[in-house]
Amino acid sequence: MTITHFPAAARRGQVSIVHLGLGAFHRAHQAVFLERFRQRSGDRTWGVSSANLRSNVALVDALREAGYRYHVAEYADSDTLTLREIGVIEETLFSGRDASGHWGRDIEALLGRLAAPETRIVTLTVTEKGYFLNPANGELITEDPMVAADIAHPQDPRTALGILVEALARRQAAGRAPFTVLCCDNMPDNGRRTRTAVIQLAACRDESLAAWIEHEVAFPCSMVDRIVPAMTEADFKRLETLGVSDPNAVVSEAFIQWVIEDDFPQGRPDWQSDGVEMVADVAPFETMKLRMLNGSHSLLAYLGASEGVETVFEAVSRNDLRALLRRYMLDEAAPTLAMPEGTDVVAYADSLLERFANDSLRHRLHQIAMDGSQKLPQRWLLGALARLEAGQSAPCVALGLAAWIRYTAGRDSQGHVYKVDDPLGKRFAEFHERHGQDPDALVSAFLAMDDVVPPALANHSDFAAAVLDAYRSLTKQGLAGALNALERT
Ligand code: NAI
Ligand code: CS2
Repeated sequence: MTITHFPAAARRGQVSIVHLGLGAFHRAHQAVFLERFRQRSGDRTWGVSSANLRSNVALVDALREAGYRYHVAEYADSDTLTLREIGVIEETLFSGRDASGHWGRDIEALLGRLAAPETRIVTLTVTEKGYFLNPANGELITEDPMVAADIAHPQDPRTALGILVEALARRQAAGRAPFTVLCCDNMPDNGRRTRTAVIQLAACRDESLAAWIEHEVAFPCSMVDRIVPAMTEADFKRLETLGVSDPNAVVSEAFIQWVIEDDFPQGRPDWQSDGVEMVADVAPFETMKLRMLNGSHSLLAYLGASEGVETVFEAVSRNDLRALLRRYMLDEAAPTLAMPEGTDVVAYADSLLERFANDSLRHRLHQIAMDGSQKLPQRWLLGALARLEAGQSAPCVALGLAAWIRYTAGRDSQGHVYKVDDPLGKRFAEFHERHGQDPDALVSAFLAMDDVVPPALANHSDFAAAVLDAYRSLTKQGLAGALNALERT
């Protein structure tokens, strides 16, 4: 194996970025771009304070113990590895619930960081559900208990949105300029959605604060891309054989992309010299990535996991699933995109299939299947709706929806039980309990969820019939039968 090693820059820096959501992706994406920036420019002013708000206090503490250094193992293929040591995280914090049930261990330190004059950018990867938005229309769910608690006790915030609002209130009160909020989650119009949510929450507390945020705070949209699966024991063992014994390491593919709207009134690192694309409008790139890459991932997840297929690599090694992805991407997703001239969507589809076939990544389908209610509108449903409105059909999405409905039963075709991890999981369980023996009623109940499925899509009788047919094929004839039926459409 060819291994290229990049050690971290030796000297520590100064915090001017606060990150919310210290997970795998942050460590292998935003932190990598900042490390590249620091190594190239020698500028140490863009260090990061990275916080977890809800889960994974263990990582917060482990990174602290490791002097905030860790490795990213970037596999181009099974023979080519770049090992990058990262040193741009200067501090880690935890503001969630601790083992004894208490909230907010480091909340004051986090709010202090956010309110500090040096803090100029706040990045977020708190997953789609961390914004508490109605997935279908992007409105804040004020009745969610976590949001309601932040409305009732705004100075003791627990959600990412509540923390942003309290920090901005402190900055406004101190006469300080705000920070720029840069959402790095896989949501459509992610900056604008975050902006709506923050302003709506601020308005529950103080209209003048909401107005200040509306006028003063920039929320650029960004498209982020790098496949960073959750670590497995096998990943850690493999790294150990390569001489890296690091409990905080993450594994990723070599590919990395970040397209950002260039709207940073308080300044930003010179990211573009390290490969970040700074553009005026990120929407076409974001839509292409969400519908083609993430839409394909979700198809594999629900069709594959219910058949006992474990990883993306295993799924795309099957000719039938590979063919399905090509058909979905080229016939159903690509025609819904409005890309700048010169964009080669066929080459993009091929490059995605190649990335999915990286046999050094164990990207579990159950991980991708998580939080489907939050992901499917932007990945499948808006594209399918556009097709139906243009008088076309969307049979791959219909099959995908049928597979999702089946997946949410929590039992695969061999009878193995698994956890359905979704904020709407309880509602799904009730549907299966009530309508499990009646496919027609079950599919109708899922399609009628107007906080997930746009009503115009659900009420399209041909589309609804296609979902029901696909559901029947999947449950009676299995994946092969359903794919055969799809081929005939
Ligand atoms: P992860 O499971 O390693 O980390 C999830 C992070 O979100 C943790 O910091 C967790 O504490 C936080 N979180 C979860 N629910 C939350 C809530 N309700 N409020 C506040 N924080 C919450 O996952 P990973 O891989 O870091 O992915 C996170 C997000 O990054 C994804 O949902 C996606 O939007 C984005 N992303 C991930 C990619 C990947 O390949 N892993 C690639 C592109 C984007
Ligand atoms: C995946 C994404 O977990 C999922 O739902 O589809 O995290 C995917 O790996 C990334 O968006 C790739 O950039």
